[in-house]
Amino acid sequence: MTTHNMPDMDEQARSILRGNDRGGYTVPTAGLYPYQWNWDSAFAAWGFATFDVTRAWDEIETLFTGQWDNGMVPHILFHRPDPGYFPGPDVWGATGPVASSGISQPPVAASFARRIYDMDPEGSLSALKRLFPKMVAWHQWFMDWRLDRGAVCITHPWEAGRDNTPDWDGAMAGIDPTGVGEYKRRDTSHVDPAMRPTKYDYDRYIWLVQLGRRLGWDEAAMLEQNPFRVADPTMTFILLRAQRDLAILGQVLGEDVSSIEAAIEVLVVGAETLWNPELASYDARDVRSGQWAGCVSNASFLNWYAGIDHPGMEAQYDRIASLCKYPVPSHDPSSERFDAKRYWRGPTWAIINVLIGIGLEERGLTDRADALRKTTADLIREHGFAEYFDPMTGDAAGGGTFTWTAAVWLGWAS
Ligand code: 9WN
Repeated sequence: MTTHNMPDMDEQARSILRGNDRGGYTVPTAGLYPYQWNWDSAFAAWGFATFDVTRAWDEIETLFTGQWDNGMVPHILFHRPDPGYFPGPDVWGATGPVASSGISQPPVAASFARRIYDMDPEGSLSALKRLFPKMVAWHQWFMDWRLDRGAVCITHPWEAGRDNTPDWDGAMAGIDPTGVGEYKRRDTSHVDPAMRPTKYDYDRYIWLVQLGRRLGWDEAAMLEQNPFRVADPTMTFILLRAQRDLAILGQVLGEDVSSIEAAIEVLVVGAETLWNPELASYDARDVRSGQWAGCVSNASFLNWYAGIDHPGMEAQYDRIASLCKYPVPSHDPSSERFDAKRYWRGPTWAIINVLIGIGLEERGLTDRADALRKTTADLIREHGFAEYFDPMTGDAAGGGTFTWTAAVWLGWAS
């Protein structure tokens, strides 16, 4: 095959974004994920901003059309029905302004809003003004409902965006999914089941959706009755970073940011409650049982992105990075639970790599940041715009022509 007719990587990435554009919002990939996902959309906006800032802001504004009265921004917006995904709006039974799920996702939107603003301040100002109070309300929802000793908790594995990571194994074992009933998964008809969560996991995912629905997605009731409540490094580090970025955007707009600054202090203390001294790493903490997950994951290394450090984290990073050709694996390769192709139990994800890379760079760990950017670029160049990658071989895994992988290429890796 000759290569001179192949569109270059930048053009391929732009055409993935355009191809996944459904008019005002972008699907993660056609078929497997036919709706608007929360954190995927924020990455998509960043990708669009490299060639169309107006379209970038549209993406985030569409996401916020789904915001609930209590401030929560759902993890999926079901703008148009599509039988290709399960569970759809009828299963969630949520009642927001747009048909949606009843849980949220890591709030990366304010951080990408700041990046997009920096790329084009003048072209960004009006959208930013409209979005600022909405972002404040969303962040406040986490502060009001989801803190445990200052760390941010999830109420469903899907909420962290790291669905089947071993981080939740302990909390998932505490769920008895009896009575969940029959249902038909759709994900395994789109991609190899060996790359997806198991039936054991799905029974519990659906059982938790049914519980939330029964409780009317009422946060106070869920705090009391949901057995799954885990203080999570993804949410804690990402919200901390997002609050810092939102405070800066607020200052640009001349807003009072004192409550955001107070939230930052709470989250800094909360992040330290995720330090597991025996593991010598940031870890997830099961709030119900009080047990550590005992997992070094790619989310453990989001501490620098959040602007915090801990002696031992650099050594931990070097150890994990030395165990595979294409870091950062979503689970420690030396652990017996590591599974190189199964979703969040081993594969490398470009979206987490970019957040880790930004943190390393800002912390002055420039060699590591450069190396990570290079291996991520190699992965995408050699194996395509995949959803995730085998960290040992680089093999593409999950869905293809993936929006956020294209966005990471445009915004960082290229
Ligand atoms: C459930 C869309 C989403 C990502 C998540 C990823 C995966 C969904 C699924 O796909 O989760 O939300 O059905 O597997 O784990 O991070 O936002 O790309």
